[in-house]
Amino acid sequence: MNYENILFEKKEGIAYITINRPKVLNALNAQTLDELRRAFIEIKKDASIGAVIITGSGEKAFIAGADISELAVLTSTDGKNFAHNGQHIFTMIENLGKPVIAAINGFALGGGCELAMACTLRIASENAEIGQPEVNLGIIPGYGGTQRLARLVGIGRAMELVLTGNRINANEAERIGLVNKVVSQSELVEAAKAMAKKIMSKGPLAISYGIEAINKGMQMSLQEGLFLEATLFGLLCSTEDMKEGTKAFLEKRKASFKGK
Ligand code: CO8
Repeated sequence: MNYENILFEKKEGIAYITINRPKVLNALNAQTLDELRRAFIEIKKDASIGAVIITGSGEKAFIAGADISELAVLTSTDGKNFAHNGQHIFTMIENLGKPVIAAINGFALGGGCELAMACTLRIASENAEIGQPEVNLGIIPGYGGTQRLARLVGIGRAMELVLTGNRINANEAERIGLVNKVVSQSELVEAAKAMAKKIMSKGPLAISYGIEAINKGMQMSLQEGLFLEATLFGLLCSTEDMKEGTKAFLEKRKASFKGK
């Protein structure tokens, strides 16, 4: 498939997506979002891909937000449609059924922070600056920021970030749980790859159901979430991977999972 604004390659079972518009700090325009949508549909269907790493081109930015030149001319109906479209793509990333790791290599602002939050895990380089600066433009986040930020870091911190538009550095983002880990920029992709490989060495169905239980459970009451967990747990008990995983432990050997 042809892409102009993203780079897409597959190595050792990992799909690497790089947003490639460095002249505008990898800002997300409509075409880039559409390319992301197509790439993630391709990844979902490709059983040989076990994880995804998404990053930005260059050393300055992961994604500096939605492309403000496109935003500036939106009508109210266009704005609603744009927001819905982006939300739909980010929700597809969130529910891909495979881990998606954001390797945040610099500015992750507005839509960039929102995309990172839709990923399963986030690793930031030391130079990363993260925030939701939309209020500076007279708008609010529209790609899920008001919702995912509050769920990830709590309502108080989400209010502060969304209402002040402040950017926080990588260490502060780690402290409040917005990113999982901070590493140097030169180590970033390797750290994301190591995390992806570790997850890929586990039972793929367990990984997929674990993501589903946590993501769906966050939208439910505790009792409903516990019911979902028990149901998915029960389903996993019927898999070959569960038989293999428990047998391998008892036989003191490494399990060989097949995703069945
Ligand atoms: N959109 C378009 N162009 C951008 C963007 C952007 N988000 N960010 C940077 N650029 C461009 C600049 O205009 C500049 O272009 P040029 O060289 O032609 O002047 C180039 O990238 C380099 O940027 P700077 O010269 O500004 O670089 P600095 O290092 O001085 O500053 C910053 C870097 C701090 C990141 C600064 O560029 C900045 O503040 N950018 C805007 C950040 C922002 O406000 N992001 C949020 C956008 S709104 C959003 O994401 C809403 C998402 C939901 C939308 C839902 C419906 C559509």
